[in-house]
Amino acid sequence: MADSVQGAQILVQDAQVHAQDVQETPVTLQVSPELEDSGVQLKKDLLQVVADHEQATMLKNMNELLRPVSVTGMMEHALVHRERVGVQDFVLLEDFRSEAAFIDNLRKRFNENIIYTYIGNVLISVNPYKPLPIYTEEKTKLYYKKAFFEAPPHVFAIADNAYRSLVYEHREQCILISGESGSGKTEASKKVLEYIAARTNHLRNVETVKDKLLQTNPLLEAFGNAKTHRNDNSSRFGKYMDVQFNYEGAPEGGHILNYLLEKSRVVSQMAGERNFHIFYQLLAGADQELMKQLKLQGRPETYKYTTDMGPSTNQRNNDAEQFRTVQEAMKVIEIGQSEQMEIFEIVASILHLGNAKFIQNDKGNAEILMHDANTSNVAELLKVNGTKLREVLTSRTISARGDVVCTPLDQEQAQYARDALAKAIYDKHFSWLVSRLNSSLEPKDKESQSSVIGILDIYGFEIFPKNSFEQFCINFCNEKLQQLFIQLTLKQEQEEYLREGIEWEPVEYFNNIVICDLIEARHTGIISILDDECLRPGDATDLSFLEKLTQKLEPHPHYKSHRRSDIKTQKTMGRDEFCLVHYAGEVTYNVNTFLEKNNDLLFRDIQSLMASSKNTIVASCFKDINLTSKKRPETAITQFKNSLNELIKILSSKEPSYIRCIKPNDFKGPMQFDDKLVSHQVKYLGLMENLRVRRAGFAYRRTYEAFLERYKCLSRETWPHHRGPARDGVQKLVNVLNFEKEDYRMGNTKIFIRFPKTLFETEDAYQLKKNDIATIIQSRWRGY
Ligand code: AD9
Ligand code: MG
Repeated sequence: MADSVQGAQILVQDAQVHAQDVQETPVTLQVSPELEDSGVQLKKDLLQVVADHEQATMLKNMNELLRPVSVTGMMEHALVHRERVGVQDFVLLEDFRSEAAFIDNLRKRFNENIIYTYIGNVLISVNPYKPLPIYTEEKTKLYYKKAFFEAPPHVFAIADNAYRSLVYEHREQCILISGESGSGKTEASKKVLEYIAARTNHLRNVETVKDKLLQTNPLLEAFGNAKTHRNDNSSRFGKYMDVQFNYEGAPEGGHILNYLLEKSRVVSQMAGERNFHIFYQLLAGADQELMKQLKLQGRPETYKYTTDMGPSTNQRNNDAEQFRTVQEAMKVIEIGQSEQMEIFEIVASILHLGNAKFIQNDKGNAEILMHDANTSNVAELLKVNGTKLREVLTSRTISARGDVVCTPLDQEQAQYARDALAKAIYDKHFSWLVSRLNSSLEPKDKESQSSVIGILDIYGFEIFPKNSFEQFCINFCNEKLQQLFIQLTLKQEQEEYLREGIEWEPVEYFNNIVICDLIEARHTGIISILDDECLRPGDATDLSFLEKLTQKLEPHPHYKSHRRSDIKTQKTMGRDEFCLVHYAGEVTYNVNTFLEKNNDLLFRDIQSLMASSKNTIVASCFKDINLTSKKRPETAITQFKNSLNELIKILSSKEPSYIRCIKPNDFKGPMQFDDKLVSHQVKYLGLMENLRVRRAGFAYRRTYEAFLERYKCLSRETWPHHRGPARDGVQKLVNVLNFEKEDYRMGNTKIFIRFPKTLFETEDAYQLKKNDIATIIQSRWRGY
């Protein structure tokens, strides 16, 4: 052991100390007089260095930042280091109001492969688009039981912090991950889950539960993700997952809530994009026997719903491999052979349904030939009557005042009915799958009182060249989450000040509640106007909806109509568009199909036929729909609004952590940092505002114990030991360091520092002193 620490050096890097092994020790010995007689403590420090040695060697290999420097050069190194890799917490930026400085800091770090940075306790993550060695087992262990500042910013630090607060302080947690498509939300959420799984390795009987929790990902991704222009593995649904823990901190179950699957993708995709992965995976990965049972022929191009991408061989191999992963995952989740078969029958039936062709008879009505193989296959796979199926796809029965009238559909209507059925089956089946996962994830011991960490991976704000109903829903969701963010971060700040007995200093910020109200207020909000229009009998159209919007909302500062005499707006808006000034920027929506998508109608005949299916999953998906009720089912947006409000309620009851993800470029490629693109995201994630709020009060805070432990060497009165309460020790330190009265506050358990400059000066003094200590350690060691 002695050998291994010879010449041990202490290298200061940001707010961490790493011991590093150097073989040769040409060190100038310079021992400060006040440290001469602190032999006892130094021995302890030395032992600590020895204990840390293993970790240090690992760090040396792993940490690309660590560069050997001479002891005398360490101070300089620390400064150069800060200049090169930026600050690890944005609150330490001198120029915290400047977006340019903010982006500069992000870019510096990104170029050094450092993708994580904090704003206080919010983690900013920039997608590296390449594998980095930062999720290894050793790295994972580095974060066990560590306070935020003790290790570099990392998603593991967020996960560990949440886990510790849950287990030791019994506060329920949620981790909210946001960012635009392709920014790394889903990857981050997986890392959180993997960290929690690794962190609980020592606990007994948790392997099965952890396996199941982890395996929900490949399954949900197969059915809910797709290749888009922005992301090859884009989640097309929102997901909130609770991981449930027992009193010991062992994971014992989970529960998933899913939001708004993009079901329109089932029937059509933009050029260059794909349908949900599972269709291709099944076609590429199913063995001959399964293909035969499902009546499928190998290639996606054969099917109308999957024609768009002729996949490369590479892609096909990958799809085939993923199919095996899906089958494995199903096994772990305990989805048995017959259930698996039913699921694949549903997927295959949708492919066949897409190929159903209608011919026009001499009366101009749609017809399907008796022997049409596509509909026969659908009927066989879904186990419904084939003739009936052809009937419900080409006609519609309406009961009016007791009479049942059968109206034939024209070709366009029939195609609409066919696509509506495909979307409904897929969408309902996806929700069924989520509830199936939930029953498998349910804790074995139903009586036990579990506490949870929730993880939210939900679509980020979307501004496309053309924005429709889906973007309206997604952006509404983002407004709600931003509102929650404002409430919770400010509340958290305020509560901390209160807890610590420090006077709260009010902060100015933009409260987006005004936009939430514009969208969801009862009777007067956009949702209410849309629903009214959907329910209005007669001649309601997308345009009449737009007209109502404009009539009722025109003067609102966050609503802009195409009629508004704002020249700039008129230029960019069509007659079928309206614009909302969201917190993240202006978005123009096209009202085309708003009514249809919101009504989300499926003809009753089709529903009742599906409810009669002998495929138990299909039957259960459709049988809950009350076919006899006179009451209209809730519209799509109202259902979404209600489930969002439920979600907000759940999240509000928990302590939040935030991960804000940023996409560095539009090419899905590594080492490219597009300032403009990043700046846009910094704006709409509200990061500058977040930083301003954080900096408005006291930028930096630490518990007295942690502060004293780190800086005690800066005063004779506290080095090597301070006897008595840590608060008194810190007060002594602060006096010695000549902190200005306005620059800090002493709370009940923490010191609060207003400006980063104060902290930097303290840190620099510490580094100087640490040099001395390092030399002492070395000289003493030789003496023993
Ligand atoms: V979407 O809104 O679902 O379309 P996400 O979820 O934000 O989107 P995702 O996590 O899927 O994005 O990340 C996109 C791709 O970026 C991944 O498939 C990886 O190839 C890549 N990525 C993301 N995060 C990391 C990372 N931490 N390390 C390496 C990453 N690659
Ligand atoms: Mg995703």
